[in-house]
This record gives sequence, C-alpha cells and structure tokens, in this order.
Amino acid sequence: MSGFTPFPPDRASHYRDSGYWAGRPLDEILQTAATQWPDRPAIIDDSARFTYAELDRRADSAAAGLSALGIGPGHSVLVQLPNNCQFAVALFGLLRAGALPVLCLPGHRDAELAHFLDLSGAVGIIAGCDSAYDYRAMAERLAQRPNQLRHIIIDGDAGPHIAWSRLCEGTGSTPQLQPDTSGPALLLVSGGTTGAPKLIPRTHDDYVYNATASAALCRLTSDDVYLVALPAGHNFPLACPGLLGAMSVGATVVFGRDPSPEAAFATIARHRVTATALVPALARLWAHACDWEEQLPATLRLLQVGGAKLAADDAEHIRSVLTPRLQQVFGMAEGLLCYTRIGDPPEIVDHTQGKPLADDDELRIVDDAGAPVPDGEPGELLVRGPYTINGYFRAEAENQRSFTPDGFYRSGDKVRRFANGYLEVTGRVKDVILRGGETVAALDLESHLLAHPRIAAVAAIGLPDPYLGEKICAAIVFRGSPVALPEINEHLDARGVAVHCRPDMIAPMPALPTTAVGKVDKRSLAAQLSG
Ligand code: OOB
Repeated sequence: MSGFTPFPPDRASHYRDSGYWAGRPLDEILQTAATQWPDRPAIIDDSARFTYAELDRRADSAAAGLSALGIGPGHSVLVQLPNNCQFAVALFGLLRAGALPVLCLPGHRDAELAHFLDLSGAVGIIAGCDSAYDYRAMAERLAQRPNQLRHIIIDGDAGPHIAWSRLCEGTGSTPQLQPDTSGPALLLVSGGTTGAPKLIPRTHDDYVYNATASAALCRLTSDDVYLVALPAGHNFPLACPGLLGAMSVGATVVFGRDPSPEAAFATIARHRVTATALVPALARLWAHACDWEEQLPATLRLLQVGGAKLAADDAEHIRSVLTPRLQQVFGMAEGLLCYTRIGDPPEIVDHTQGKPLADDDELRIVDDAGAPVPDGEPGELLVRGPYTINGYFRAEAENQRSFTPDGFYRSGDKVRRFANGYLEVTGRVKDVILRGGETVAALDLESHLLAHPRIAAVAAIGLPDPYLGEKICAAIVFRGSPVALPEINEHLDARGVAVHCRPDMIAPMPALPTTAVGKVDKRSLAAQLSG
C-alpha cells in the first residue's frame, strides 16, 4: 500500500520468531471471542446490549452491507461515532469488509476531518448523530470538497444519505478475506497538540499484540467489566487494553457517553465496572467528586491514568479516594506503551509513568546532539519495537523529521530513565518557555501550581514580550474565586521554585481548551491569549 512504511524484514522476523506477532488478523479477536464465549455479554451502552455471538453476527451484516456498496480492500472509511455499541459494529464490519477504518474522534471538526480525508483518500464516512453537534452537516460539507468521498453513512437520522441501521441489515454474503497481517489494519490519528494531525497506520500483527499483551499485563479476565470513558477511537481506551484487550479475554465492555463523575459513577455502579482509563484532568475531577457524590465507584479494581502528566500529589489523592489500584500509563498512538505494574509500591505508582510493555521495546534517551544521556538524566525519548510504527501514513517530509535512519521514532517527549527501567516524563522537548535567556519547562511549573488547593487546572505558556522575549503566562482554572499572583508566588516560594520560573501573569479561565481526547490544547490557548 503506497504511503505505508512496513517494519524492516529483519526486525519483522525477529518479532515473529519471538512470539510478539501471531499472524492473526485484528478481526480474529471478535471471531475467537464469539466462538469461545458466544453467550457472554460483549458490549453494552445506554440502549443496547450484545453478546459476543450477536456482535459477531452484526459485524458480519455490516461487512455484507459495506461490500454491497462496493467498499472493500484498498478503500478507507472515516469513522466518527460516539461511544456506543455501533462503534464496535462499524470497526469490525469494516475490518471484515477488508476496508481500512480511519478512527476519528467526535471532537474533530471540519479542518481535521478534511485533512484525514485528503490523506487517507477515504471513499466513505460513518458518522453519528448528536443533539449537541450536527455531524451529518459536517459530513455533507466534507463531501462538497473535491475528493473521492462517495458514501455518507449516518447512524441516526440519515436524511437523504445511507442509514447505518439499514446498511447493517445487509443480507448479502460476508467477504472471506485473508488480510496480510503485516499490513495496516486501521489508521489512528495522532494526538499531538502541535503541528498538523497525522495518520498512524497500525498493522494487524502489532495491534493484536498491543491489545492482548496489555490485557495480560493488566490481568484482565472474563470477570472484568471495562468502561470506555474516553473517546473509543483513541488508542488508550481502544487497545491499551481497552475495548480490544477486554474482548480478547471475553470481558464485558460498557460504552460511557458522559465521563463526568456524576454520570460515570452511576454507570460504574449499574454495571459493576472494574476497569477504566482516564486522562489526568478527568481523574482529578473524579477524585475531587468523591467529596460530594453519594455513589462512589466502589467496584473499580484498575484505574489507568495517562495521556498527559499526572502529578504525584494527584496520584496519591486518587489512590486514597478512588481506588488503591491506580496505574500510570505513558503511551502514544505511534506505539510505545509504558505501564506501572500491578503490585508496584506507591512510590513507583505516584512518581513514575511506568516501564515499557515489551522486552524488545528499544529506548534511546538522547541529548540535543543525539548522544545518549546517563540514567537519571532527562533527554528526548526515541523508540522502536514490535508495536511502534516505522512511519506516518503518506507523510514523507514528516517521516524524515520524526524517524531516525535506523527506524527509531522521535517522540518529542522528554523523559528520564531510572536504573530499574521505569521512566519519568519531564515534559515535551518543545514545551518550554524562553524567558530572558532562561529555558523554563512548562510541565515543571504546572506541577507546582497544581499542588495549590485552589487550582483545579493550569497550563503555562510563553507569550511574546518586548523585554523578555517570552513572558510566563499561567492560564488557571480556580476552585472558587481567583487567587492573586502574589499569593501564588508565595506558594511557589514555599515549594522552592526559582524566581525566573514563576508566572509573570495569570489568566483566570472558566475552562482550558482541550483536544479531542481531553488534553490541554496549548496551541489554541496561545492563540486565545495572544489574540
Ligand atoms: C496517548 O496517545 P496520544 O497519541 O494521544 O498522545 C501521545 C503523547 C505522548 O507522546 C506524550 O507527549 C503524551 O501524549 N503522554 C503523556 C503521558 N501519556 C501520554 N505525557 C505524560 N505522561 C503520560 N502518562 O496519549 C496514549 C496512548 C495510549 C495510552 C495512553 C495514552
């Protein structure tokens, strides 16, 4: 497939020989579950509940309907569905039809979708309906641009377009395909908060490993109930271990549409949810909500937090009020996953972002000149391994920048590695403020500010300044009325923060802008504050 960079043959044989890659198509996760546990509840949402056998049948019908439209091998299709059962039906239906799903998130809008459409050459879009946003109208706007988008498929009021429910009544035959498992199974979208979003081709081999090895590491079993709280198309709730990992062990997956503590706690209680994944901002909110919510998430035995840095104080708070079984996850759609392990002592769970999933994850931590740094020193993380991509999809220029000649992905993350192999994320290489000749790491300052009891959320960014080059602006969401800068500085003083690393100004905000998965969106924040 043009624009896809495969694993080099020597590493591919090594991953096969060492058992990382099983040569199984991604769809086999469902086939196997439907054979082994046909009557177990597979997926549940507010209005539906399917056993594995039912999900399997529906995926077959969806594949037949898609094939009848002419969608099949060589085609890609944008998927922009909310967290509900149809997400799983669409995902497996597309896989069975041999088409490549492009997993967009409900938070993506015209500019991003147009970019994904142009890059992937998608022939169709499967979109949901929502009272809060008109996804159908967005799909229509996309189709008006010059491209090859021929099929608008809507789950809900389809108007003149193809109704997903009708398509899924497909009675034609389901194609029997044998995909090349070393080729792409699906395209994820990059979560970057800088630069244009990119498409990330994940192969059958690497993604089956990603999901099943994560399920094993988290010790998921068929007794577990996993709640998809983050948008289902994101790598974290999809395959780390997420939906796919849970399905691989015959567990039950509950789709949650509303991650607010009120709604999520009720869902957890109703379905006796045992495991879920959150970004730190949500985990913080859930932990604070324990002060006022009556129904607490008592059945949780695994709370994964990742996607952005979790401050140590927050980790400790989460363990004490939500569940002692907190797991930090440092991951990326491009591949590498680091997890703290079940049974790790609190110091490790609170203060590190875990260690790599696979023994064959090769990590290089390098300085600005590309030379390896000693253990304990921060540097940029470069990685290659059995489930890390070798190139973005159709992005040659970007690939020149983002991958070394010997195939390491330059993550742009700054980390330090301890002697025991665990990592601490210390920031993004580029997330620094250049203030009067000093380089200030934004994440460092943010962690200190978050420790203030009246600060609910914070982002430190540099704003242009005629004297300093950049001045430090802390955008802060306060609990209650804003706290003035002098008092904030006293707090930083008490924590020993250097004077030149303190905010020059504070911008109190009702909420911080976020990306589609709920991470702070600094690009849009900077535009907002400098405009
Ligand atoms: C996950 O994936 P993406 O692709 O949305 O974002 C990846 C980036 C990383 O490169 C890093 O900058 C940041 O998000 N990140 C973290 C982090 N986990 C991710 N930064 C600090 N601490 C962490 N624990 O975000 C993702 C994918 C799979 C599992 C978990 C998260």
